[in-house]
Amino acid sequence: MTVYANPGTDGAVVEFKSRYEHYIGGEWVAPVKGQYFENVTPITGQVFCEVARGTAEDIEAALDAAWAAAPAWGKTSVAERAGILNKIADRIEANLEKIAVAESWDNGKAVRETLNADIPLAADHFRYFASAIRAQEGSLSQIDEDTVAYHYHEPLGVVGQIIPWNFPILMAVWKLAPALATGNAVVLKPAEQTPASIMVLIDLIGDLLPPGVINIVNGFGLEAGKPLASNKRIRKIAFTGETTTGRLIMQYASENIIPITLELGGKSPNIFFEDVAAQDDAFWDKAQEGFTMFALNQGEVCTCPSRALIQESIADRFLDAVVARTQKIVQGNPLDTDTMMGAQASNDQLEKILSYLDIGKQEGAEVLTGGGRAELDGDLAGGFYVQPTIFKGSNNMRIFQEEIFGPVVSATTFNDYDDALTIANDTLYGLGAGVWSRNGNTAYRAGREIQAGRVWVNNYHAYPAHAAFGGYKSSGIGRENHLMMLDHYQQTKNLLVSYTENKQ
Ligand code: TXE
Repeated sequence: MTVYANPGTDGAVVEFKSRYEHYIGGEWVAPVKGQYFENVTPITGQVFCEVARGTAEDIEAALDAAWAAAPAWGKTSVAERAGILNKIADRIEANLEKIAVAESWDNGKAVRETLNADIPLAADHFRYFASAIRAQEGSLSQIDEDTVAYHYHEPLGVVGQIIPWNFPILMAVWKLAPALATGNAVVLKPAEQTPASIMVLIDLIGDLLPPGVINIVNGFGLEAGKPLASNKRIRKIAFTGETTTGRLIMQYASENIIPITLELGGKSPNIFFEDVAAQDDAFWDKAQEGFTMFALNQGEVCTCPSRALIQESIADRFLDAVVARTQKIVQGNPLDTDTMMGAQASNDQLEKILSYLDIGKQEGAEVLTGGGRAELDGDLAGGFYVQPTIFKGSNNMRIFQEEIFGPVVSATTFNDYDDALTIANDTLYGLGAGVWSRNGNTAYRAGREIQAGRVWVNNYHAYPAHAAFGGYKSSGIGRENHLMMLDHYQQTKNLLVSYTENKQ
């Protein structure tokens, strides 16, 4: 067990600056309007730094820097770019604890997750896209004997990226790694709730890239995000966040006819067929663990398995087992490696979750465990903690239909396969889903028939770089990760060449 010291106290592995500027053209740049906002750690609820409050003027400065850098960066060889991405990964790995603690402190999540998942995955994403770009090939089509069509990949130029607060570093890296690998320059806006850990990362890796290739402008959605997303000087906008914000991003992009990638909300079903209880063995245990994944990252995951569908015949036994398991989730200081669940990312999010706990109770859902704020002692008393909560109810309730984005699962039962699929697909969303069955046919069929971009079969919450991730329905447009991501950041150039002097 390790308990990391709070940043700002003796023995801390990371030191935050008291003030963060924007990062533009390889320099720390003060906001044009001179304004800053306070940044709070959800662990204690205390302000720990202030951050530049960006406006349209800062976005323009970042775009100037990005356009100055883009032509040369786009012409670097893929070997050179891949080399830089691998060096970034090396730097991240060499500073694992520092970045992991920074991420926990800024976001509230448990350091055992940032040490073992968020930050190693971030390094691996750079490595994956370093490899992917080196292996990418163009194509050639022979149109007729004397005519050939060549297809080349070209960078888009300068792209905009807007990210949320639930995985600040990993969401930044999911967007940065493919954009950089394909030779684009980037202007990225972090979420206003979690701006600091990304600045720690940039401080560590910024010197590895030519100035202007990555630019970070901090600030709020309407003040900094909109001027970026609606700007005529970006060639693409990639966004992760709420579905209603995604609609706005789409409107802005339509003015400039630029491509978008949207990763939006979810209400993911996690289906447990009766055969999971056929034996009291490792798989039965694994399925229970799959259920409790609703509390991973405090439930602040767009693919949170927030609707559990359990076959009627095993429902009582299964729910008893998962309630007991949920009650063993260790909640406490996120900087303690024994802690399994940390703090919600912001006070607003805490209040939103608590309001949904009330809504669920008012709707008549049964609280099987949890149901309120988690009261912790000492300096954690001011932090934003919620008890992992299991509701039992029915799929027409708001707690089954609306994204809560907290450690809350709404469980219901089904009779047979068709019933399960009807409930699973009765949602606006289609991002993630889980299917648990020992029967390969059932698992495969359900996996194919659930309307979601990612269906985990007999596992949940794995995010390898080489598996495509993205939503059906109101959960988004486009994919992240996987080779196909390269296409989202490239233009196709076709040269149609005639190799004859006299034939049209
Ligand atoms: O999201 P927003 P919020 C869900 C979750 C959460 C809810 C609200 O349910 O409770 O959304 O979170 C920027 N133009 N998700 O309000 O507003 C904003 O500054 C341009 C699910 O934080 O979508 C931030 O950087 N940018 C989600 C980013 O958008 C704008 C993750 C996300 O903020 C903007 C986060 C605008 N008009 C929340 N308005 C997921 N699917 O992973 C805001 N932004």
